[in-house]
Amino acid sequence: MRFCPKPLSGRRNRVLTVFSLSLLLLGLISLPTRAVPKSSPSLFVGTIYTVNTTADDDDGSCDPLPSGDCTLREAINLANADGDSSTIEFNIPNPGPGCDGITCIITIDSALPSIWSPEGPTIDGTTQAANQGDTNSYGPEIEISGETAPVGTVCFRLSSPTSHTTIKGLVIRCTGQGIRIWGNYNTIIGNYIGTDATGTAVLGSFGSGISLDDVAQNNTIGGPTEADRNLISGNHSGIALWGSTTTGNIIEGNYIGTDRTGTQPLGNTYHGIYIHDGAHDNTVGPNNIIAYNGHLGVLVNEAGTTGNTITQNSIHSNSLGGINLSGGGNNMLASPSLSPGACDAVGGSTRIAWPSVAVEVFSDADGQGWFYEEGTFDWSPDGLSFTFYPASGSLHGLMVTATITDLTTGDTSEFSAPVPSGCPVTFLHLPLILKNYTP
Ligand SMILES: [Ca+2]
Ligand SMILES: [Ca+2]
Repeated sequence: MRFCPKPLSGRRNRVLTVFSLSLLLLGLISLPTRAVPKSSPSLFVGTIYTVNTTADDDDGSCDPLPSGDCTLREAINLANADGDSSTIEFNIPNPGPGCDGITCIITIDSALPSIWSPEGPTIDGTTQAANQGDTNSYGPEIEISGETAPVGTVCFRLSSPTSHTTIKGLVIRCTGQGIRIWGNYNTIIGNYIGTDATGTAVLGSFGSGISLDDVAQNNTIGGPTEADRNLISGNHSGIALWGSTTTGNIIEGNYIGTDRTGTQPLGNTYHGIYIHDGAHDNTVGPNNIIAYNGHLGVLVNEAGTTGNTITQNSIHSNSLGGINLSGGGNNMLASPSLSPGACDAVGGSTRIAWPSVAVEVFSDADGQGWFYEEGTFDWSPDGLSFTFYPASGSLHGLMVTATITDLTTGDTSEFSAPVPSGCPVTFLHLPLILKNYTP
């Protein structure tokens, strides 16, 4: 999440101004000739570099066509060096070299330059559609392909501790990680990572779609709007978080393991989200669809990998289960127990007393959490038993599961053992409209 210093309030500004003028009139201070400090980098409009070719060379200069050119590699190098918050836009003639009238493919021969600028650039693939038209109605217009680079090549590397880099609106396919982050305050939105430009076929990457390596803090993957959603499918794991200093990252509103519609299988071969090796206090949710992955939906593994909250997602149809805690992950928080439901209510118990615990109830065909049920809870006086009433009046699936989150630690449990909902009809026979999603 990008941190923006809060501007001074208007009242405080006026007070300061009056105070400063008074001092000036009294001759008690002399203002320096350049009195405006660089209080916030975001107040300054950085350079805009406009990529205008699919070529991947670096002549050190970004120039307009036709006398020169501006490659993505050049733009990143210049943005690293210019010291301000730049923007990298795209305006590549389409059709043209590397562009088939639908998308433009920037084929990279090696990893793009590591982005280390203290105030990183915004790399905005959606500007291609603004400049050349929305030529790919199924997804982004700019594809970054490392498919012919050496096996294991990473597309983007974000390494600045203060970067505020944004990567937006690109198709990203490399045989290594799509995006590898060991920096802070970066935002990854609106990309297809691991798929083709239609979001229906995959490359088959050996790396994670996004890897949040040790020291990755306060990065945001996705967001609350459709435009923020990343499609992360066909990678090894969709997103991997690891290392004891990887914390405060938010993963929200993404499709992980599906096609672009969120309904068809396009799984990552390993886990949807793999949190391990001490990564702690990260948040998965709300509104991710994590489905059809080859192993688990979410694995939280190894000692110290705690405080990872998993909330209000649709997690289903993953081959080996929805959420798994192992090796001390999330303190191995015990799942709640549910009693068979009556369609309009389901009861259960936890080992942590309310109000120090949050329970989430899900409907599914089996033991994961396809459909997040909204509703209300009645708690027993000791806070250890509850009855849940779905807001819609009836549960949506044949089976019901639940998770708990320990509000003291942030740990979320696995899904509980499923119980029958008591409902005669399952949503799986009906068109499924998930909260915030229209398939
Ligand atoms: Ca150039
Ligand atoms: Ca488009």
